Amino acid sequence: MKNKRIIIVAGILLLIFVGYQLISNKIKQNREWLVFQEERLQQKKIKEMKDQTEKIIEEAKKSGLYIKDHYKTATTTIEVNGYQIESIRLVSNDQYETPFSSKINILKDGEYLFNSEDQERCYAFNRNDGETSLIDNTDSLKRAVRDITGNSIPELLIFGWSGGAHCCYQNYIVELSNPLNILFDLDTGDNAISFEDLNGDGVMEIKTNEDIFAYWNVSYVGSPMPSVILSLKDGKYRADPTFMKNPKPTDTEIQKAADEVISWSGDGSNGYPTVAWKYALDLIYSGNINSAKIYVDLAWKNDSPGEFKTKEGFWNELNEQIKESIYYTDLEDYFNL
Ligand SMILES: [Ca+2]
Ligand SMILES: [Ca+2]
Repeated sequence: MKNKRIIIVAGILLLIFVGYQLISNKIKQNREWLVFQEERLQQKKIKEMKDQTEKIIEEAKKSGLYIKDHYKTATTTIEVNGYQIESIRLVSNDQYETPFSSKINILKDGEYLFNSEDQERCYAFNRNDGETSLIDNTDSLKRAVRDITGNSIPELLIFGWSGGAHCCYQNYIVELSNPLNILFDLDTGDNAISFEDLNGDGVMEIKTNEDIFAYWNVSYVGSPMPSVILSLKDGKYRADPTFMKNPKPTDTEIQKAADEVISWSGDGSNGYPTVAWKYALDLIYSGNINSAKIYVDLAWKNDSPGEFKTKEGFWNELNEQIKESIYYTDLEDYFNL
């Protein structure tokens, strides 16, 4: 009787053991099968992607647009005044992505007469001009051709932007005359340019801002960027004091500005993000050096001179810095520092 019970228990245990083995083997097989299926699926996806890429490259090669695996050039040309204006963009195979770099050239009878610098993004006319296609640049190029000088000869306006949070705009204005005449070719740093006919004579003036005081003894946000205006003189755009000059402020106005200064250093303690010398620079760029000197005398803080150390140190450094301006030769006499 006892032996019989032992045999039954052993039998049950054996059944449980065999059952467990069978189930666990089945689970293992299922797992392996799933992994296998997943790998197969992944390989299939990779193959599909590879095939697709190969197809795009083949097509690009056939059309002569192939550069390297993932990019191709998109060229648009328009004809104005006997010139061919050509926009060349390096775009990804997905035409809706941002262009990686671009260039604008002017040709006559196949000969290159003008090439813009390679820019990360080089825009004809305006980088916010609502382009719908990065491949066909016709509309944008057409908008870039305007007569801004009022002499019935159109100009090509090009704005090159290097990309990034700050810096740099390389601007060109090319008169499509015979021969070509470059009216403007300047790196205006962080500042874009805009057009306005300020004196109503039918010739556009250019409005922009000084860039050399960016990061000068202060962070970028606190950097003053005084207004600069350029006008067309002898076939070139130059900074023009006639348009930049403003009436001098009253003594009360200068005193009020000086009273608001808490610190002279650019550490942010002076009503961040404005620095104390912003007002002085605005006065210098509006042709009021004497008012600027009065202001600095009134507002100077001996207890917070920053890196300038002394008031004389401030003026010396300012004198050196302003010479870096791309407009300095046009404005040296006007600044009268
Ligand atoms: Ca013109
Ligand atoms: Ca004008």
